[in-house]
Amino acid sequence: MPGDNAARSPRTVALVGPSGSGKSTLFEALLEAAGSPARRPADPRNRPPTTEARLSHTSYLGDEWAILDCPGSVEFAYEAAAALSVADIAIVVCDPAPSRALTVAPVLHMLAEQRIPHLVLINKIDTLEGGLSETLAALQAQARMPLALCQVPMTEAGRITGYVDLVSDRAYRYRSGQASEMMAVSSEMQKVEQDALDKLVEVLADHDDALLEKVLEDVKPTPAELYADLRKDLAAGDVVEVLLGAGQEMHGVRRLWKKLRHDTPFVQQTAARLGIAASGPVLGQVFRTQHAGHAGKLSFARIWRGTLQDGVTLAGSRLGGIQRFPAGEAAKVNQAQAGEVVALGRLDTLATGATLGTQGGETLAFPPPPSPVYALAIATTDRKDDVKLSGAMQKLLEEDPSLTITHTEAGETVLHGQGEIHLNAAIDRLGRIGGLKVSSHTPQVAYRETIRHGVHEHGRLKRQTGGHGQFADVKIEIAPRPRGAGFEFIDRVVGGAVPRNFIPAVGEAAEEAARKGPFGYPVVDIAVTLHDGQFHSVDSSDMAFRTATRTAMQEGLAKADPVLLEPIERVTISVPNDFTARAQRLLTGRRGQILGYAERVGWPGWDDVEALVPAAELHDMIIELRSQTMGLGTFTRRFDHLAESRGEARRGAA
Ligand SMILES: Nc1nc2c(ncn2[C@@H]2O[C@H](COP(=O)(O)OP(=O)(O)OP(=O)(O)O)[C@@H](O)[C@H]2O)c(=O)[nH]1
Ligand SMILES: [Mg+2]
Repeated sequence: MPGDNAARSPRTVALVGPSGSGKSTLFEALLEAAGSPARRPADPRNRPPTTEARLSHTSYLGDEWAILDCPGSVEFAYEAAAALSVADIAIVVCDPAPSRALTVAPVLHMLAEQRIPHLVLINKIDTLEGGLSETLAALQAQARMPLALCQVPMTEAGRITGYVDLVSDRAYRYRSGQASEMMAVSSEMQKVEQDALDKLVEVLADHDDALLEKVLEDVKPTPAELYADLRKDLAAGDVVEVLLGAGQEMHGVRRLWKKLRHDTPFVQQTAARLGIAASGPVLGQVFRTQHAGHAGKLSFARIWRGTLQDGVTLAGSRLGGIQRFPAGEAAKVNQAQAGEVVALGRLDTLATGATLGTQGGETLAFPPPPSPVYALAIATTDRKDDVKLSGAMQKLLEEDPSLTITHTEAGETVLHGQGEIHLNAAIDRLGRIGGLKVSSHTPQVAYRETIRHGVHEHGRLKRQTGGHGQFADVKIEIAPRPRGAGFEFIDRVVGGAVPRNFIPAVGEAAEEAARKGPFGYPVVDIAVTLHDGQFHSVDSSDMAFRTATRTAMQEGLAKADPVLLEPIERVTISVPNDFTARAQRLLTGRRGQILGYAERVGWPGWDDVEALVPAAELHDMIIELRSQTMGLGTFTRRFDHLAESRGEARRGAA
């Protein structure tokens, strides 16, 4: 039973929600209210966006807590997903403006999908204009689960002055920077309160037959019954409770703490939700990795079961130090018990997502990284640093699995990720890890070329250098093949015009010459037929036949009506349906051919728009898409086919 002393294990709460909704401010407010204030930025009103999940430990009324302040930016959404995978509860912090409700959709969707217990905090309540009903309706439109408002705001002369807590039937007046003051519910608030309470009971009764019976019989449920219901629904993810607050003013922060204390599942319940057996050897999971300079590698992990002792061997690495972060500052400990979130030192063989166990055998699931939407080619400014760069890249990928690296045929190293800010932060970090200067540029598009007409070409090498000369003569035909058919070499030589032993050299040289056509790109879908030639019994060699073939290819390709082929990708853009028309316009503006659109599966109110778009147009598409869709639009892409380019792409080929 969670009430047992032994079972009151440390719990973890993650603060999530759209960027700028006040999570970091609330994080600090929660710590302050718990009596362990963390360091604050010099100017809290001008705080930079969070880009890495921030961890702090604290205790509140005798219970131990780890709080994770997650980034709100879509570009760092994977950090939040990773933190959520180890949380007992999530607080979705959102803005009171109804127009911002759409931005809460992705996180609400993920929480509902993964059945992570969560509640919504309508934050910055000090900025609320008018009533709350519009905000609630707008939020409900984005939520798959019913929302249950548990507090109603009190206003005086159009300003929010406090709230009425529905279940406890108490009113509180906000006092800036302090605990709210309890007061009687005024007579004019009583009607508002009763209506809101009826609505709350109605929502709860949908998931509780006993409660429904009482409602039908007009029996008033007791506060204890309602609390029990809210707690059950939270754990099951059936109903999402909505609270009010303003982190910056300390409004509603203590009320939130009490809610967390009473209703947050303990590690045993969370482990059960994740399918982890209750008994067995120590088990944990790494959800974040950090390479902290001289401190070495830190693996942030949640302990799901048992007690982890410093110095044990995990996956072949000897654990070198356990740290907690009371009030945000690192402190060494010797062990970590079930429920704790700690940073583990020197686990060189373990990456983000890894299951921690002394015996192995169990593997815990971890969120898959999102597909990349933006890429930059990177290079060291000093070639000598290339070895260091690859070492640093390995560490970077370990820290952030939402980054990937590819090497292109053009010799570029390309970093793929979630957007401009994400990649620039990664490139910065790369420089810091490796102590080197890294530059970046737009990656090249993988253009191809082909020919539209067949040609006959004659290549001849005749050179007399001193005594012994060089001689080779080839007659080839270069002909187009169907798209996707590739390169083919055909030998049609009769009567030994070119002796057998030289023919492979001709084939190889033809294929080699096709790697760089008249526009500078690989030539695809051609057939090269060798049908005649001449040789000299002394002066001919493989080398001579190669040279003659190369000459014939270069001259022949240029005459064969060459054409640039550009890669066309199949793109699916996902947007709230308010933005569907805009997404279509954006695609056609980028030479896209719209294939159609349909409702996004499992995402009520969202559409998927499908189109064929030239790869050259995709490099910065995410930037425009986000700027036109409140940051919500995303897309996936995959290579579809090569198409003859009509001028526009030729600029890129110059
Ligand atoms: N009026 C008001 N402003 C607030 C409140 N809480 C935060 N803010 C302001 O909102 C802005 C963003 O606050 P943050 O705490 O950085 O928001 P965040 O959710 O952590 O942002 P990201 O890390 O970028 O996702 C800051 O300018 C804060 O001063 C509040 O309760 N009331
Ligand atoms: Mg923040």
